[in-house]
Amino acid sequence: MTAHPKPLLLPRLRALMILLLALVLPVALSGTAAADSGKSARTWTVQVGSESSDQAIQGMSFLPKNIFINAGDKVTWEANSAEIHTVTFLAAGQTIESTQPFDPFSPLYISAQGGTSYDGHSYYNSGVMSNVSDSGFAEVDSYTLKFPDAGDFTYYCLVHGAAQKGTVHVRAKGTDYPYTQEQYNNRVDRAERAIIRDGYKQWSDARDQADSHTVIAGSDDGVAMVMRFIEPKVVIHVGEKVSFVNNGMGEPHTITFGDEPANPFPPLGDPANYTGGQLNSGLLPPGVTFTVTFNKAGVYDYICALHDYFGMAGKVVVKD
Ligand SMILES: [Cu+2]
Repeated sequence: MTAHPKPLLLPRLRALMILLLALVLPVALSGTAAADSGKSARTWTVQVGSESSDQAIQGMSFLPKNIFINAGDKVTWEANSAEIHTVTFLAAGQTIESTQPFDPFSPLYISAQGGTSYDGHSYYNSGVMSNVSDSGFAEVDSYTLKFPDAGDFTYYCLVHGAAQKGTVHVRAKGTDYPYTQEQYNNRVDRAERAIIRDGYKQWSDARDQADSHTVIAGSDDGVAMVMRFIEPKVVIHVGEKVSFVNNGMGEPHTITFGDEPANPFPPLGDPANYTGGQLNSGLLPPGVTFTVTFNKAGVYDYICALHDYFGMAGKVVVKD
């Protein structure tokens, strides 16, 4: 304690505090108001895809699937998985069915289309989105569109078609927002965990169907995809067959031995008599089986040419 108190200091301090509060309070109050009523334009975030830490399980979702924004706001889609996706608003009158299957050689599919402000009826496309840089495409990791006009706008992933869609609900400027970004994010976290659980369950079911002559070549159920060969290594004898079964309902894969062809979509080689070198199933659609007869001893590595960059690869050991 000081021996010579200055009685004037306290009132001065109080005055200063009141002045400071007077300056700070309106800022704090307007900040709170903005969080609830959306008078000023803002940018919202939607996740594109989701994955387990080992990338084996991939989600087919935009999260959140529905987002409520106001006219003048922007949405930024962020790539959140190794598996490729697109964010695509179809032109008026165009159906998602008419865009399928995904064309990996067309700029309409793999390159950005449209401007940065959504007009409500033209074709807009993000290009190929992925969170890795070796998918074989020129990946984009984020895509932003401004929404100047009110309306409900549904968009799709051109890779996964009707199974993967989302909607941007744009309401009049100044409308109260039903959810904050943080509330969306909490829901997104829960949804992601459910997707990963779904994928691991499929993986476990696939193990029950696999044996030394049956490989499950991926699985999907419209929610999650298992991007692995199950089991990745089989051991057989010369003259025996291995069947590769695409167990999914939406996602194609390939069974590709030897050097990967520049275009992995057409079949290549004779699966009835494989003795090494190039052999490709071509695009193996869901529900289809590719059977290979191995007529020479050896160790044969193979990949899914679409998903090898995040671990979809296997090995057939053929013994005498
Ligand atoms: Cu695959």
